[in-house]
Amino acid sequence: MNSRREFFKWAGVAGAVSAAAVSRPSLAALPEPMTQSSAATMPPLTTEDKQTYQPVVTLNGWTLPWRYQNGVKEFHLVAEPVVRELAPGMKARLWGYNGQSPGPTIEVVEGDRVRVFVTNRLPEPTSVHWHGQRLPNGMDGVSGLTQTSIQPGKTFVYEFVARRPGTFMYHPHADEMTQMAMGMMGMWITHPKQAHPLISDVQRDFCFLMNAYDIDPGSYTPNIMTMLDFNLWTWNSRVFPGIDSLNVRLNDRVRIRIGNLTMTNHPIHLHGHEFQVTGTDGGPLPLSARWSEVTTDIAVGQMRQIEFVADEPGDWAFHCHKSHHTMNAMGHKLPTMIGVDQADLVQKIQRLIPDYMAMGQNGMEDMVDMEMPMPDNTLPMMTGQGPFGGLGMGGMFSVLKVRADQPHGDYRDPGWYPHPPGSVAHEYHGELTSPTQAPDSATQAAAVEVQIRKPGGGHQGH
Ligand SMILES: [Cu+2]
Repeated sequence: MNSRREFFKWAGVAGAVSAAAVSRPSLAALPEPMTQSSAATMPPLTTEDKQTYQPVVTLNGWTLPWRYQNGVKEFHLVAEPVVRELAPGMKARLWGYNGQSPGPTIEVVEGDRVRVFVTNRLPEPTSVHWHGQRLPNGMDGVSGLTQTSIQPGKTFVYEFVARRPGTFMYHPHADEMTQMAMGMMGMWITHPKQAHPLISDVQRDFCFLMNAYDIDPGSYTPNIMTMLDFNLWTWNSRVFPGIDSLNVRLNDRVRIRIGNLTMTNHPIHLHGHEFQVTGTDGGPLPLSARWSEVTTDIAVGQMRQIEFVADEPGDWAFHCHKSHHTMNAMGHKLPTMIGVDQADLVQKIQRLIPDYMAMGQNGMEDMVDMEMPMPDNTLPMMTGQGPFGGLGMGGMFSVLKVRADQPHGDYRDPGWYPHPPGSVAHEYHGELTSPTQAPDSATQAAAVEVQIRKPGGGHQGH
């Protein structure tokens, strides 16, 4: 393993961490903890040495730099309270690691010996469980079972060899209900050491975790007692339109690694392309176990790795298919008002409450453009502007942007897709004809009945 000092850089955009900031503390006993407060997607973390792998890009997140210490890759995670912008207009007080929830992605190579220092700056004990890893039992991070928990102010050391390549997660195994409801989690990627028959080379490799919060409108801290009725369905603690788009070059092979640490399953759906699930927490799938899908369900505590060739240019929706999960904070206890004439009612109520507006008479699409007075620190339920108007989406929704002119390795947002002339659905302006009535079932049954023949007999009309 390379023993010389490593330097890091984030290529492609401003805001890169200076190499000196990383290398300076290399003589100290502990790697200096690095923090990141921006919710922007950071470009891949690359090293000056020839990298044998395509580094991942964490959606609205970043990869934690490490240092080499006598052939061991050393990381320093700091569990601490953080403020996370869920989308412009709403911030949440969460718990996370190194300035963010989720914490930074840890990215290593199969066979690496990894040492992770974990400092607890939370007001209660914690631990870190390395979900999916092969490791010595005592490094598994289960408070009370495999270790004493990390008390506030203390630092623990975990050390093991990243034995198998794949997509993993980390999260506390101490007061999980509170700590995961508060956003404590992160991803771990182990790249294969050499060419692997079941792991493809890709040009883009994205990852994110799905999480969920219950934050009352106007407040900042999640309700940790909520078991199922969350009101913010997030990817890496972001909701649309705060989730960055996944920007790729036409014909790139794209891998997206998704983990689910919410309390329900999420059928993840991609438009315009078919993908294959190429791996789970258990590792790469045999070729014989793969088939094409446009939606794959990801259960609680699972990882799924999907892959496809991005060969259709455009702005393709990419989202959870549970329609309530592509919305932001809302009251679920509203009655269905579709078809109810509220005209009279509105006048009467407005005598008492001048600002009252009727809602839902023709469905909930009104919500897209409705400018209701809202409490501070609350997002509209359905929002986001596209090139053709309001999208009416929130929550677990993003866009895969496929462009022929996206430079290799460039993750910047190319803007909206310039559709070729004549390729957009549009209003029909020709002549309208009345629909022809299809025969109803009674007519069809009669038509069939008069044709019944019985053996030896003639027509048997009824
Ligand atoms: Cu969902």
